[in-house]
Amino acid sequence: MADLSARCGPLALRNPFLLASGIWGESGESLAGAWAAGAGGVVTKSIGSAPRFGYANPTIETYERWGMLNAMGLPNPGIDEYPKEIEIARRAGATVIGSIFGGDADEFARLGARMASTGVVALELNLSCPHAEGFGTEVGSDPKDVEAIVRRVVESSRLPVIAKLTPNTSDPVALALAAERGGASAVSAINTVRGLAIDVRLRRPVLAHGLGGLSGAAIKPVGLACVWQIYEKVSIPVIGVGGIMTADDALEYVMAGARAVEVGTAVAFEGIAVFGRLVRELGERLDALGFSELEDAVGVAHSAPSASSG
Ligand code: RRO
Repeated sequence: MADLSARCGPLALRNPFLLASGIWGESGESLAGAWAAGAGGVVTKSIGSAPRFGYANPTIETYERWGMLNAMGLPNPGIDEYPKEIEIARRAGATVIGSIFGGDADEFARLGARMASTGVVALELNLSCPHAEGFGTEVGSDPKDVEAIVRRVVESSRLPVIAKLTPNTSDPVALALAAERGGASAVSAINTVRGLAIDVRLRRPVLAHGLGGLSGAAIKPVGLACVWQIYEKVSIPVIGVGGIMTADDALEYVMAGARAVEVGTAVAFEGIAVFGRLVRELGERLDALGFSELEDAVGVAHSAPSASSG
C-alpha cells in the first residue's frame, strides 16, 4: 500500500486528511473520536477571546447533493474554557491544531500565545469566515492585515502558523504571499464561499443571519483553483479545503499542489467514519495509479503537458 504520510512544512501527519475547523470539533471527545476514526489530525473550532453563542437559528441549509450553507456565527466557549477540551483530545493521542479568530493583530497575538500553551502542534488563523462582523474575512481580505496578523502570532506563539484564507477575493495569491511574508508555515485554502438562500414562501432569507458560507462538493472547483494559483507563486505548503467527499477529490487537491487536505462537509454528511473510508480509498487509488508515496503526487498536474500543446 502506498505511503500516505504527509509532510506539511514542520508538520508530520500520519495521513493527509485533517478534520476541518468548525465540524465535529466542539468537545475533546469529538476531536478524539475523529482521530480514532483515522483522521491525520484535527483542527479545533475557531476559538475567540470570549464565549459566543453564535447566530439565531436557522443556521444551516442543506443541499442534498452538493453542499451546505451555514451562518453559525463563530459559536465557541472562549479561550478560558476550551483548553480542557484540547487536553482530552491530546490525551487520546490526537495531533491537534488550534484554530483562533480575532478582530485585530493584538487580539490574534494574545489568543495565539494562549492557544500555544495548550500543547497544540500548530495554530490555524481564521482570516476567512465570510459572514462575521469584525472577524474572518473582514480582517483577512487586505494583504497588509494578513501579513501583520501572521507576524504577530508567529512572534507571540513560536508555533507553526497556518493562515486560513478566503476565496471571497479577487486575488487569493496576494493573501497567501502576505501570509508567507509574515512568517506563516503554511496556508489553508479555502474557507466557505459567501452565499445566500431565500425562502420564497416566507419572502426572506432561509438563514436567520441572511448571508452564509457555502461548503461541500459545489465549491471544490473554487478551492482547487485557489490551491493551484497559490502553489504556483508561494513557497510554503498549501492545505486544500473545500468539497472533499472522495479520495479522488483529495487527490485532485494534491495534484494541484496541496500537501494535506481538510474535510468538513463530508463529516457533517457521513460522520467521522468518512476518515477510514478516505484513507482506504486513497491508498488503493495511489496504488492503482502507480504512486508509492502520496508526496510523489504533490503538484504533478502543474508539470503535465498541456492538452493544447503540439
Ligand atoms: O462559525 C461560522 O459561522 C463559520 C466560521 Br467561524 C467559518 O470560518 N466559516 C464558516 O463558514 N462559518
